[in-house]
Amino acid sequence: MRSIWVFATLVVLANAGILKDSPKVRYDNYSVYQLSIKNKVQLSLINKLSEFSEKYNVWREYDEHSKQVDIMVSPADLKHFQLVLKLYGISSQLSIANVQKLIDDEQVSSRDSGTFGWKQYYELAEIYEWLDNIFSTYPDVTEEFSIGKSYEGRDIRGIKISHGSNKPGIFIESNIHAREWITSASATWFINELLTSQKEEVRKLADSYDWYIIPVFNVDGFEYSHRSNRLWRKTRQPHATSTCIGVDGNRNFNSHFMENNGASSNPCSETFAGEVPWSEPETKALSDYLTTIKDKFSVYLSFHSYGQWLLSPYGHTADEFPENYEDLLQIGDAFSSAIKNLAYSTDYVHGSTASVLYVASGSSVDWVFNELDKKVGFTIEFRDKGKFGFVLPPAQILANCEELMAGMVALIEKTNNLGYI
Ligand code: 0X9
Ligand code: ZN
Ligand code: ZN
Repeated sequence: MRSIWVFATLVVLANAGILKDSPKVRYDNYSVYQLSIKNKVQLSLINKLSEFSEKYNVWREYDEHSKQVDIMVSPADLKHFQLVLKLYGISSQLSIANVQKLIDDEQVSSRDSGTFGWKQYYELAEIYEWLDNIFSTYPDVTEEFSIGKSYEGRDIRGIKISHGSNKPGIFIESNIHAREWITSASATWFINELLTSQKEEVRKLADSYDWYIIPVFNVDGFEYSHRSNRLWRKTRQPHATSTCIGVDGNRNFNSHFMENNGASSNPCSETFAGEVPWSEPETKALSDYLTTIKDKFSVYLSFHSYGQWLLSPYGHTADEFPENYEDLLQIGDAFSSAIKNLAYSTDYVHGSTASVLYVASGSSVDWVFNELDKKVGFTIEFRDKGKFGFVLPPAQILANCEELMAGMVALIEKTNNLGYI
């Protein structure tokens, strides 16, 4: 009798997909090419190809600065791809020969010795467990918050670090794009530094400001990128009229939504904006939360990878610039120079999103800038420039973090000097 119930339960669970061990998507011999785009015809062709993101997955969209596109191609489509490139006279360079090899190396090339650290990447549960530890180790200066739940019901958790009440606030949102693992690794490192570093410039950051940090914003997508598909970008909510899943969270905010081709209306595109603004519970939760604390923060930062950019508004148009653009450029200058001056000599390019990168409408930074009227907002695109792309080797986490801290110290100092905080 009992075993029948066990069996029946198992059938139900299996059908609900709970016990189905969905195998991981593999990228054996998938390659990434860096294309040099010379004209509009070439660009529109590449944009057409990329609408079918299952076949041709764009790792980095075209930008006016480098005039390059990074695109991943399956081995089955390679012949066709090369033919099309030839036909359109697009020159290309192979940057990654076998994506699966990078993904495999990522798991073994560098490891922490048993305790949470920054020599490897961690899953959501591990990051949350580490966070819990942080709260119990530093109860006096930390405060836990949750902005709400994801589509799949996970908590979207954050930490507030504060050494005294009502200091000017700095808000950091990280990992809105699931596959950009370096962002949450850097966010947890940054949290740890604020709490433990003895360096004078870091103490000053920690002591003078209230920090609000969400290390993993797109929790469902992040989990999915660990368990099923390393290169997942979007949220995980299904769509009524398509088998494709998810929305680009960074196109789903209600500011110039879907304007100027800065997002896609195709549910299968990696930059699908969603049917309407706030269609995703995650972006809705964040906007509600930010609205409730809007008097408590004055700087908003969004962590992304890759490309080494510091991007300010506007994202929705390259024809207009914010009133305080000169200030934003000065802050960007300070950030980039500080990073350039480190031993790695890493280059960061700064400027408005739409003028130096591409038009991206409905992003979180632009919404906070335009609707909450917070005039210092940046997207930081971390390492690298395409050699490893999203699969940045864990051995580079700490170097990236070092650059982040140097850039951050300079960014905050300049922002402060200009009178914003
Ligand atoms: O396209 C994006 O959402 C970001 N780049 S990424 O390669 N990480 O996807 C850039 C976001 C630009 N920010 C603003 N529009 N403010
Ligand atoms: Zn508009
Ligand atoms: Zn991103």
